[in-house]
Amino acid sequence: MGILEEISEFLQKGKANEVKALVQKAIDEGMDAKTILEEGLMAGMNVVGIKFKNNQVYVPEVLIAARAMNAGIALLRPLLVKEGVKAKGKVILGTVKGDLHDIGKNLVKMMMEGKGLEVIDLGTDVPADKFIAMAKEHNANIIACSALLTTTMTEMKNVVEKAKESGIRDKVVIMIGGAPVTDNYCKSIGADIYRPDAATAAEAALEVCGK
Ligand code: B1M
Repeated sequence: MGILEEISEFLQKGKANEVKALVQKAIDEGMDAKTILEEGLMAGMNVVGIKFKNNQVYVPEVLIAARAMNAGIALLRPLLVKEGVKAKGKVILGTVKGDLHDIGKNLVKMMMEGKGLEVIDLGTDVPADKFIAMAKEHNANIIACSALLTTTMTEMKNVVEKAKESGIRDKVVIMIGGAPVTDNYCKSIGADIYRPDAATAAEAALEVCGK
């Protein structure tokens, strides 16, 4: 079994210490951080997701796997985030109201920071009003919303509406993403950009801030 497969296997079992040790070993062997993330950690979390869906594992197992994933990500973080010299733009980022999933959001944050953007992370369960207030306060270029539940993605529409109401709609780009979100949904609520993954979200954000 290769090291990436081992990382995936231990992540699925929720073995944070083993995941940490293997991620460190992979780094020491010179393996690319992005490969470790995508083909080790994320591959393992995908399997957990399928099992969760099929009721083969339950919330506690998923939480333990998520903890193992975060342990691995913590080691990769400095490698994925280049040392930001001067921020190229400001992003207000959060997981929308009612939604506690933050692994994808944290990846988006890392990737954006890796592009030299300043990311103000509002955490999870963030109401539309808070996104708007913070965007105003920080004069942000982008509001970036993540949602993992079909029941919470509707809060993204509120973000668009509140941005209009508060008069900042033409000053801020609204970017959305997360597993249930699609480009069609993005268009239907009048948001500006949908991206399917953290890497392309960061690229799009950089492009916005470069303009
Ligand atoms: Co949750 N959960 N969960 N869960 N959970 C899902 C999302 C689900 C698909 C599982 C399933 O049924 N197959 C399902 C949603 C169904 C739906 O609505 N369609 C689900 C459910 C139902 C629930 C609960 C309701 C379960 C319950 O209690 N009955 C509950 C809700 C709690 C709440 O939020 N209020 C719940 C709870 C949890 C845990 C707490 C146990 C845990 C979260 C831990 C945490 O985040 N700290 C958890 C987890 C881990 C998952 C799965 C297994 C994995 C999610 C994840 O982290 N993936 C997930 C199944 C799955 O997706 N395979 C599932 C890895 C992560 C890297 O991917 O977040 O998609 P993701 O991010 C991607 C892209 O989406 C994108 O970039 C990332 C990759 O590069 N992206 C963006 C994300 N945000 C972006 C923003 C952008 C651009 C791209 O621009 C701004």
